[in-house]
Amino acid sequence: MANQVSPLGTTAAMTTTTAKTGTAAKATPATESAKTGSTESVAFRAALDVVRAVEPRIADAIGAELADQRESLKLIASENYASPAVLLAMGNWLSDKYAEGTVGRRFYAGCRNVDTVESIAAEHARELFGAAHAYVQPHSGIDANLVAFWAVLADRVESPALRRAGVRQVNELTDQDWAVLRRELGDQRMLGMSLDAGGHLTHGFRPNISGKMFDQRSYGTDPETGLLDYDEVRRIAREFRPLILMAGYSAYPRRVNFRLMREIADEVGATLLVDMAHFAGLVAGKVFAGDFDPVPYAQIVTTTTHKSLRGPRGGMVLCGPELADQVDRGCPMVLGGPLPHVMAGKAVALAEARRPEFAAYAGRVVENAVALAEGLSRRGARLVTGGTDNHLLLVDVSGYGLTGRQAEAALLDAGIVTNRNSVPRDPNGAWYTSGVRLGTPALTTRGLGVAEMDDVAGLLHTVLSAIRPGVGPDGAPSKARYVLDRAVAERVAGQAADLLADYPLYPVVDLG
Ligand code: DSN
Repeated sequence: MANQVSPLGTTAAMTTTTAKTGTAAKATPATESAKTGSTESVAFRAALDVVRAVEPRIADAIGAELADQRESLKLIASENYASPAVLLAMGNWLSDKYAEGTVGRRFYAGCRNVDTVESIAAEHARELFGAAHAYVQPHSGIDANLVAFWAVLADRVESPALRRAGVRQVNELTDQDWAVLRRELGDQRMLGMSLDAGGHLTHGFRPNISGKMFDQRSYGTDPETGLLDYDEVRRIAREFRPLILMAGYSAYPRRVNFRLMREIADEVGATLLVDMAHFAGLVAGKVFAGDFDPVPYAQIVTTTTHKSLRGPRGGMVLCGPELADQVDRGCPMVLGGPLPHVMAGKAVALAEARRPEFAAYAGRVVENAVALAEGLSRRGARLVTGGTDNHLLLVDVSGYGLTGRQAEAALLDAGIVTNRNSVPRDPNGAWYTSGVRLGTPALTTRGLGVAEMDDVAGLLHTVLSAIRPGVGPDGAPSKARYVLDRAVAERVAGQAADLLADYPLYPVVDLG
């Protein structure tokens, strides 16, 4: 893969192949000097100079963030690095425009350029995922889910009520009919994956708005294998009869069979809503195909655009023609004015994801996750489900005698950025947890490969084995405090830095 196009810069000749992994290697001295005059360096430096002239502390913080990201071994499963093209598409005057409504149907004049941007982003999304309709306005994953919830509620609860009353709009309902409809809207059910099995807070959990909107029940995973048990999902669905069957996860390290989930949804009259925020990049890259691609099976699919999809921070909804009109009401139903500059970033990222290089990237993300899982298992780590077949893995750190909180904090001391996460039936709850979630999308973007994942597994195991649980001020065992020998932390941080030095982040960007 010599001269591959780096997603982190457009200088195609910046990278060379290493014999060890076949992945991108450190820039040569010749390219080091070239990067100071690269288009990206000039663009970002000029932008920072403009910001610095107004508020230097912000320019400094932006520069410091790049330095921090360059130095960290980022294993947060939901983070990635967007390309310079995506980043630059967001920093401009598109931000100045109000554009409530949708393409060609705005509540403001002068939206022709926003229409262009939104149309192109939606076109790329439709083509990439094979969806009939794409709505690219949601500002985040929560927003995308809210748009989807209200589209289903409008389609399945509100529209029939309007038809029954013989009116076209809610404003035409009598006060009495409106009161009945409001109660009906608030009396619907959702079935989703439990939080500790890997589901997401927005899938109907009480602390979140979704749990206040819906009567929610959860399906978990098999206590022995940690795997999703479709028969059990079917049993609960038959009993609970939800309006929405929610599939998707943020911490389940396996694929989900969406054909089976749709069968279950159809059997109980539910709408299948898949939140693919975590694995959208794997769907885009056709690593998740057939029964594991949600788009052909779910009536509605939501995602973020910044995780494995490697775009700007934001959300998106895909659906068939039946729900398209309701989805397009997302703004102003639950969304504030669209962010045209972010939709521009989405359009660029989606265009990148349609290239063959992205499919190769998505494949490497999973290969790397499997290699990381194998490296950890071989060293004795306990993994939920025993491994992974997606981009993430969940280490049960109780095997090291730790809480997730202790492990997360101590790993950070050693330059490794992760996040703690509950494991199924977690005795330590959602704050302290017993797990640490690891993901490979970011390090794969950086160019690390299968061989380096074994090095990363070694660093993780070294730190996790060296941490000792601490005690509180009263001498009682603490779930947060820990002891990690400074020499171990420094040694591992040094090794992590050495590893990353071979894989420069944004190699074409030199801020001087
Ligand atoms: N999507 C979540 C994550 O997985 O990190 C954040 O809400």
